[in-house]
Amino acid sequence: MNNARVVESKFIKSAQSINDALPEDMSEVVFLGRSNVGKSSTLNGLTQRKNLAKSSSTPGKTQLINFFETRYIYNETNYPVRFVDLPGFGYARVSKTLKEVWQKNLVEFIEKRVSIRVFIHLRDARHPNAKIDEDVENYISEFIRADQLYITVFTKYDKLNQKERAKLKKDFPKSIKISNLKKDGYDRVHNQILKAIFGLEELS
Ligand SMILES: Nc1nc2c(ncn2[C@@H]2O[C@H](COP(=O)(O)OP(=O)(O)OP(=O)(O)O)[C@@H](O)[C@H]2O)c(=O)[nH]1
Ligand SMILES: [Mg+2]
Repeated sequence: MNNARVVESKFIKSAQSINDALPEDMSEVVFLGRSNVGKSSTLNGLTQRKNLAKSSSTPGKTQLINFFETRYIYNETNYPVRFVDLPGFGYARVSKTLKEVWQKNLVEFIEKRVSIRVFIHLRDARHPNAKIDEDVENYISEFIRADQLYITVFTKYDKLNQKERAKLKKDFPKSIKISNLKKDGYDRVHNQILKAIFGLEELS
């Protein structure tokens, strides 16, 4: 049996807010997390496209809501989804509430967009206990619907030593760990997406 794989992903549109976003006619997977955590890199890694979403070492690169039409193939069947790359939220150094830090447009999109089926919360494996990420997890849990899945994905796993890896696994047993540098850990992310949206179980 073949692995499920992304065979196509193309940029469709950038939007400023939910008001000028695409029609809600396709299931969406959103990538959210702090600036510079690796949202755009993860989207590129999952789709095996080097520069589909613009990534940069300077935080704040992605400033709009970017939509990418993406097609999986599994067992000769097409599974279309939309990947959505979001601007990052700021660093936690200021003592503002999450909603003040995060742009109003983004909050509205995340809370109201009916077509969102999967939230992929990207967190930096080197800072697993960042308060802002705990705030985000709690915040999403307040309005998440029964037809939506929330998953935690730690990026930059390549930067951890053995001891740090073991601790992360122990502290966050359900999380997925990936490296966009090594292109590693994507299978579990694909599986979760396809299971949540299409009910596909245990892909080989
Ligand atoms: N070592 C390592 N570097 C990574 C990884 N993921 C991303 N990076 C680097 O981190 C930096 C930021 O990556 P982006 O993908 O642009 O991050 P982003 O979250 O989209 O950033 P904003 O759009 O500014 O919010 C880039 O220099 C990437 O090369 C990873 O898994 N390992
Ligand atoms: Mg980005």
